[in-house]
Amino acid sequence: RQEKRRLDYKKPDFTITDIDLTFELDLTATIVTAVSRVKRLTEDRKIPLVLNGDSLKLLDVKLDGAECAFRETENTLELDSVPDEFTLTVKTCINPKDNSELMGLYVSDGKFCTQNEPEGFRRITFFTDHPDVLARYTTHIIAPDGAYPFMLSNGNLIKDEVKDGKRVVTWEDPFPKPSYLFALVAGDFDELHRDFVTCGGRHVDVYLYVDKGQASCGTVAIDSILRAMEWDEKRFGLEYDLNRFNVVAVDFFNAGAMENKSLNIFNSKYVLVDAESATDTDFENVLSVIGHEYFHNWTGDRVTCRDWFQLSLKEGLTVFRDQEFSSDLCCRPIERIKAVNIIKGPQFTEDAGPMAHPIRPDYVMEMNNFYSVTVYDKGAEVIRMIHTILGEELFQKGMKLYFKRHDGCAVTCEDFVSAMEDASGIDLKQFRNWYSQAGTPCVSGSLRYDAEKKQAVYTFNQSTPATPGQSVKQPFVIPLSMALYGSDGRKILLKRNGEPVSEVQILTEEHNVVVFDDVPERPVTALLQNFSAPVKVEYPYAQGELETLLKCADDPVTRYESMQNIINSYIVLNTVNAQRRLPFTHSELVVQSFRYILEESGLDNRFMAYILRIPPVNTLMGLFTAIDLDAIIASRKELVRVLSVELADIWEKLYQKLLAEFRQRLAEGRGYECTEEQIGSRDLIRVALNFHVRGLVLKGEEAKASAIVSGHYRISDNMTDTLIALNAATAHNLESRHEILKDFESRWRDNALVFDNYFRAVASAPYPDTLDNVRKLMEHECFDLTNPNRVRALLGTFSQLNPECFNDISGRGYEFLTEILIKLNGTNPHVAAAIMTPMLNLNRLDIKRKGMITDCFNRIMRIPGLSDSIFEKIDKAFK
Ligand code: DPP
Ligand code: ZN
Repeated sequence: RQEKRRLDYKKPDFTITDIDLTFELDLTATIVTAVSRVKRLTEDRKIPLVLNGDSLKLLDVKLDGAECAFRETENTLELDSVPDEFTLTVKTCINPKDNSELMGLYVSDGKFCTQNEPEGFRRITFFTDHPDVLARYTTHIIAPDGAYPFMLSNGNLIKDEVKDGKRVVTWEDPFPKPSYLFALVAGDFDELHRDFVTCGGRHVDVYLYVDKGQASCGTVAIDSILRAMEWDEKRFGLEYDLNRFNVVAVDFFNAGAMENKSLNIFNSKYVLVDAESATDTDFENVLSVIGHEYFHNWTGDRVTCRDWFQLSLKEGLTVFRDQEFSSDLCCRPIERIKAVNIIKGPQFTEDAGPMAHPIRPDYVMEMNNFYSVTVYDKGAEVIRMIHTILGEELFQKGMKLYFKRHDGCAVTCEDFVSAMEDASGIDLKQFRNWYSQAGTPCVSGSLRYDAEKKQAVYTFNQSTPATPGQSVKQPFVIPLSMALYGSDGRKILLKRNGEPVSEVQILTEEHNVVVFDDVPERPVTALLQNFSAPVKVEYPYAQGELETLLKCADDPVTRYESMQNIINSYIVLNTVNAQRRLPFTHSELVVQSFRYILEESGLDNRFMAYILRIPPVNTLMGLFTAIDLDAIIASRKELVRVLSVELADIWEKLYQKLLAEFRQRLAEGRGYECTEEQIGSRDLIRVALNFHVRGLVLKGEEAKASAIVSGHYRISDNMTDTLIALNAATAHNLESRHEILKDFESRWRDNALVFDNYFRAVASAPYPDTLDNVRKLMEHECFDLTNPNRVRALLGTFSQLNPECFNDISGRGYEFLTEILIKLNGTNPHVAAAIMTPMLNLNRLDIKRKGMITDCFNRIMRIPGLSDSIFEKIDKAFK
């Protein structure tokens, strides 16, 4: 097995300028005829043409219509001494029905569809399957007339005719594209249609295809497409470039969605929503994923990646764009906090483990392993920092230059940064370290206040821990957004040498000194406002300073982070206490701060719910180098206990108040709406209900708690409230869980996407019988190990969102996941590799758990036919 190296990139020896593809569809034996116009790009005529292939049955090869010599190896088709330019015809046979890996052409519930990113096209035909080969595609889809009412591919519909009982549909995509953006869909669907007229007057037919009978669940998605089109014109000046845009929803899909040119294919989870069956989060996800894939049309399709090491070129940028889209349309601070939680949770965890990689990785064995929170979400943070340093105007100028230079090309992250640099005149040389270095930088700051000179002198030291393969790090450019507050909570204008200065201070050195003048008193410092860089910050807050920021900061993220800081300091303190078998320290400041937020802050419901969030165990692990899991769990439980008990009256009153408002809405006949206001009420009622219920259980009033939760379940008119009740019932192990689960099951067993919530609720409950329940549910008629959504809902939830049970000291959780990984290795290794992440922490866990995971890994490493996806992760964990 071998890793590929970024620096080994070579320009292609051949390109394919045009390809004419014919698919004679058959579930188990589809014949694919690919007629490619091939051009030699090198001087050296001895270099053979090498085409990639994977799981193909080769039927025929012709060069300019004649027989020719060729060599077929396990993963290539090679032709020696070919002319400089010629037509190559390759005929292959594939079996879409048995394609359980869901890469290439496969069958989802009787419908044909494709997933070709990153290397799926080689499972369709032999091809130069690299993103730097851009061809114009013509696609003919042939099937018995009537078999598949909709037969779609990229570009424009050219012909649709019936000959000898066979229907032939021809599509032509005028834009050259890499093979990973090729798509084909054939099946029967409900069709939704909208008209859109672009800013330049282009008429676009927008189509959405969903399972028969699901049309009413598609309106939010199709309307989101129009919102995305409009937003991209307004904010980025980017207009859609074809007369047709299609989105298709399928049930079997490895990822969230795919941006194939003009034919986006979606996991139905991110399309199908309606008031009855979808949660607030589902609604918000549809908007953001629809936006994300649509925005790829420019950042990904029109300008694509030269090689897969450059993935963040399109993903980091497009995540940034979809975050801005949701922020402009919904609530900016909430969107920002959601992004911060991903970075401080899974991304920091990835940085601290064996799979740590820069947003532009240097070594890759299985590319599917690098569709990671680092490439996507940290990648978006890196783009956001460029935006912060340049400002919106210069950033947009940079985008314009980027498209002017690279439209129609396959380029690198370096090309993007250069465009930003050249357009803005701002030097980003050192900034490029964000692309080349892995790991989470830590900025530790201190303040010296000079009362005589009225100066605040800050010292900031940055350091980044070693990551695999990178022991020494160069300093990063860190835009540190700061604000100074007086003891009265008023903001102090930042000045230096008599002039006002920006809040964003750019740190470039290992040791930095930042001075502000005219500071009338020792200030309270807000650091990293709006989470202006993906770093950890250490700062010795004096007593009362975090409370001042919590109460007075004008930046919502600073307020949120202050609360998180207050919580984290008690978690750390009590984790250490637990380790030393000392009594817990009372979390006085958290209780006081919660009381303030609940009773005095006047914050809106939604923000209040977020700020009262206690970080999950997975995120808390990031506070420690060595993880004492039992101590962290105990410490977090203690905090929840104290808050539930000491604020019991407040939680009860709050729950009653919100419940009364809920009843009022129902009484007035006002239905479910996905508005900020309604979402806020539900977010907060979830928090209140859970603390209230926990308090009752701790007081021994379990029956009362159980009844309250049942009551909530019964009055619910929407999926969010239904799940608030269902999850509370399982999370607190209430008697009512049996009845609620049973009711939910009878109501939703026919809707797999909704039923996933049942799997999640059971799999996340932190009780000793959970693993047995999960095992039982694998036999449930709704479960299907071949469907990635089911696997993630039941097994992914158990491994990733239930650290307590998964890491049970008996080792049962590890054994269980090992069995699953071995099974999935043979069918869908990419989905397997994605749910094994929690095991990669092994080196930071205690010696017993580490030993058990090591044994499991050794067992997996010995299985025959182990996939690269799983091998790469375990191999790195062992190094
Ligand atoms: N390129 C896809 C996306 O991120 C992933 N399959 O949208
Ligand atoms: Zn993407």
